[in-house]
Amino acid sequence: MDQPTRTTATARVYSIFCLGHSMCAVAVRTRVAINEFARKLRAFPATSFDTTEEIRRFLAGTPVDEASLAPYLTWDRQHYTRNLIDRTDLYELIAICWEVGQFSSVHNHRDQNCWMAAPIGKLVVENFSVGFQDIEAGNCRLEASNRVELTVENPCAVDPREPVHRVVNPREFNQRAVSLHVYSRPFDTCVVYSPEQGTCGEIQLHYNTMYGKTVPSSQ
Ligand code: 2CO
Ligand code: FE2
Repeated sequence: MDQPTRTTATARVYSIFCLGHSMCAVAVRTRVAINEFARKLRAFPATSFDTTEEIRRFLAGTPVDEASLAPYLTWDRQHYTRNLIDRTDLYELIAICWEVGQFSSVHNHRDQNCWMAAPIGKLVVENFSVGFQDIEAGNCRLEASNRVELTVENPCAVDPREPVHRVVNPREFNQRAVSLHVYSRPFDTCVVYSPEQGTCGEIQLHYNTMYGKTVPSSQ
């Protein structure tokens, strides 16, 4: 009998599908190095980034190996870090590092598509519906809608019809987390919202590292 291919436990993602009382199937997905993930992402035509399902399925079927992310992991007690892995005219691929308890502001993505997975730890995406916004005047009315858990097996695409959200690494999870983000097309500003105060405004986004090297202005 053929020997099964040897891989470490952490190099695999297990999904268990229960088909009935006595039938359970286990699908094993071997994790891929981030370079391989980036190479495969580059092979998609521009049209694949126009809608959300194809790239979401790619993220679900291509879980990234934790160890391969090491060059892109930086940590800051004050704020999550944004670490550029790859960038084309079409998209940017970023690793975001979340200390325990860190969270983003409520924000949009400038009408760009976004896909996220969490190859390390897990996160919560909280979506908001916008009742009203006047970005020039800085006023808005937002309501919390649904929450989604983000893991390596459960990547998500931001819904273009409800694109305002925040990402949280809840204190009770008690572990650091790293998420991978694909934004198409790249954007370097976004609108942040305060649902409590009904205010909003534009901010600039920065990378802490680019291609594994510290960005001096981010320190
Ligand atoms: N969009 C935020 C950023 O790029 C991270 S929260 O998840 O989308 O900084
Ligand atoms: Fe976001």
